[in-house]
Amino acid sequence: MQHTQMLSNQRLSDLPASVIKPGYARQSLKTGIVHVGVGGFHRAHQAVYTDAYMSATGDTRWGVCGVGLRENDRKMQQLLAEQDFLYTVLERKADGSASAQVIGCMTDFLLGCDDPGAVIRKMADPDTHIVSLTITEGGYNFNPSTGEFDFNNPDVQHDLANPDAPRLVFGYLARALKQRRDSGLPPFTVQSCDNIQHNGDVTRNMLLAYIRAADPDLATWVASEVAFPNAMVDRITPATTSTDIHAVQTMTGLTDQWPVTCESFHQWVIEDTFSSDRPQWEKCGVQFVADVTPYETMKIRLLNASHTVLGVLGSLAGYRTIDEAVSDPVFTDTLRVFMDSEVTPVLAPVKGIDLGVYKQTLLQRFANPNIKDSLTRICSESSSKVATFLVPTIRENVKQDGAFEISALVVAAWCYYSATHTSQSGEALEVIDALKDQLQQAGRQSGQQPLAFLHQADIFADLAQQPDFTRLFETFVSALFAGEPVSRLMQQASVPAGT
Ligand code: CS2
Repeated sequence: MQHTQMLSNQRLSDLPASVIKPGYARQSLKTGIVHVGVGGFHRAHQAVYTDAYMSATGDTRWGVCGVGLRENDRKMQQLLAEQDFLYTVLERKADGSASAQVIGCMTDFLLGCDDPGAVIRKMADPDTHIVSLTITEGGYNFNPSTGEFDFNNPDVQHDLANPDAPRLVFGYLARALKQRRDSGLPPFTVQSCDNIQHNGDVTRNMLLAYIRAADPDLATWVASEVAFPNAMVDRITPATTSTDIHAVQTMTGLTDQWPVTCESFHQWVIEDTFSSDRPQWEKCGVQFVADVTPYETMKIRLLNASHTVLGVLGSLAGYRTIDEAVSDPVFTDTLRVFMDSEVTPVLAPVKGIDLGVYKQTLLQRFANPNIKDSLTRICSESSSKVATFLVPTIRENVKQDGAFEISALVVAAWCYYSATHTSQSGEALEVIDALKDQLQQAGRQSGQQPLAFLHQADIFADLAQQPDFTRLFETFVSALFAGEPVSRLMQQASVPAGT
């Protein structure tokens, strides 16, 4: 790589005019938001909205202090610190063009594992109004079968014994909220930005469960004073590759060690319940609503479930990325029938959204050849994705005598994928899942007794007891293990209802 200067405050003025820069003076930033979990998604979503808001209004109270809690966040912290916490968002459009924007709203990045007290002080600072989170589903520490806070986690036991040096986010939030209450400050809002249904309610339930055990006296204040807005978040953000790093260098003339790539589309729908002040994100495209439920159900059951459909079937067929899979007409047809005949009939209408247009846009987003969204990322943690994105749709269809052919094929294909860790032509697949071993064992048993896979009730609830579903599932599992090509089964399953 040719030697170029590193992105930094000093170099901002060297950026070409084609690169969008912060429209505010970074020296005037205050830190109004502390964000835990500075991955690509936060940097391409909440941070971009916040940067746009501050650029448009000059209200610079909303700088973001990034926080990583664990040792494996150190690398990101170091990379960003070396470039004054600036980074580039590379927006890759479907027509092949791309634009670069330098985001300036990050003011600092603290590592909890180095100095937990510094993180707690930052959260308790009077300038902080929001503590936001992208900690992935696993970070919420609930037991997937019961939905209850998992007190058996050794880190929870550690945090209860060491409240000033916690390991998990709940310990930090509890300590910082206590400090605020004791010094007469209003609480911050706890804002989840994870792709989880009712993400605010989940955060509230988990935090209150922890605080009731850690500090019962604080629990009443938190329950009555702290807001946890629910939100639907959306922007496809594949993992950053060295190609992205090179592209950013060419476009900006500077080296960014950790840019983030994303599509142009973005959406954020938030319930307007905040503990105190918040950025007026509505000025830069955020939608505030009274109830986010229909938006999140639509997104999870159409976008995320379709990703799972493409990810699992595509992996068996030997595809590597989402755009590759949808370039195959068999996949596009299957996806259309899945969305139209299996998901839409059991989806409540969403005010202000034309579902036909929404689905068409999804197909275009998936087809973007510049977003190389890997099927490995899409299939990672499928055990929680299938349970929340797909199983509810199947169960409703079973109840209402609706269609579920493609869903059954996807579950059968996932069984094959879990058992073999290979595509149908034998190429190895990287399987990333907390339940990888359980899935593999159940998948292997299904080679002889197909229903074994469905007996994982933590994922499939009562589907193993639904004969209409199990019949189809068994047929597909047997066909796949007998070597029938997945694309032929997709064509069989994709005959739209009524034809
Ligand atoms: C994907 C999501 O891996 C997955 O589950 O469907 O990461 C998806 O890209 C985002 O939810 C888009 O907003």
